[in-house]
Amino acid sequence: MSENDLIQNVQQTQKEFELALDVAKDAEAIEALRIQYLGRKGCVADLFKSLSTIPSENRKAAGQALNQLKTNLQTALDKKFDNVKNINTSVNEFDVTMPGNWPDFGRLHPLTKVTREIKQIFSNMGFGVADGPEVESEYYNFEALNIPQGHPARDMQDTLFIDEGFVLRTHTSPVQIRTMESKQPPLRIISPGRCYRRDTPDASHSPMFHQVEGLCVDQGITFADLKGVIQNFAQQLFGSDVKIRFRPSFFPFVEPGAEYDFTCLICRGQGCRVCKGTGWVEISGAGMVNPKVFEHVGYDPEKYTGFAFGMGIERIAMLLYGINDIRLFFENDIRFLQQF
Ligand code: 2U9
Repeated sequence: MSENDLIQNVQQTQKEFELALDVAKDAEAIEALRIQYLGRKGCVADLFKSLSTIPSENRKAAGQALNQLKTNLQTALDKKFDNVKNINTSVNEFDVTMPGNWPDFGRLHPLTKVTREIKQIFSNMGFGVADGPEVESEYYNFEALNIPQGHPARDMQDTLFIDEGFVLRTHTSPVQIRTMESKQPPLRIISPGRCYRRDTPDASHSPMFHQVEGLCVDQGITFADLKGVIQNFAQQLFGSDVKIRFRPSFFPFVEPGAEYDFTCLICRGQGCRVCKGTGWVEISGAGMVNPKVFEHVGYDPEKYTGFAFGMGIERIAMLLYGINDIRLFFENDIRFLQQF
């Protein structure tokens, strides 16, 4: 055999080995290849035997090629064996000290959380929870609350009318009427629930929103009782430093009526951008139940007095959590909901 023949055999052996190594998928196949090519009776041993047939003065290049082939094959076998071993290790061994993958837990909607907190605070003050229909008659949603025909609150632009004489309730006040029709004083209830207004959605309005109204009726109930209940609610939910104030306002179903504010929950009354520098944020309305409402339910206004208040639950949640767009509550974006 000539030196060039031997060098060509070396190159051919390298190519055949590389093809065979590519299809070797496990340690056994790799070991079989090592024996076939590098074993005592393997291909490389045969090539070294051929080297002895070449005159010694012509063996240098062929000898170098043979030694390089042996090194290449051994390196390739070692690398392939390591790769296969790591794959096997990762498949067969299980590191029990690795932390587990936490399952995605469900969570309460922020409005549910806030509603439950509000219920708890008023329950601690002796208020029960009353419920009622969302599709209401005009009588329970308007007349019984001293909102007569022709009142602006009954205009089409504010109310969603269903059928003749029925609406989607614009507040939960009808629940208070229904409760008074079925129960004599003393009465202390809150009525949380969905309400509907004919509003175009924007950052502070939603056609469907949640409200909680409160009602307390007994002998000798005064405006001071209302102030005490609202003050305690404010401090339980927003902190003991929060103060409240009332400003005269008109609602057909209360007399005197007022709007109530809390000290700003961001600057705690110092004045900031959120409260427009006033130190106060408006919450909602309240007042002493109008005697005409008592007449509708058969309560004696000479014997009983009562206070009532309302609040939007989204409004409370937005103040509590620093949310600036009411639409976030209803878009079911997991990036928003998972923060609560
Ligand atoms: C009865 C008698 C009186 C409940 C009241 C308000 C003032 C009030 C707002 C809350 C958020 C409307 O949806 S809102 O914008 N409500 O400002 N609510 S007094 O007065 C009642 C309720 C029931 C029998």
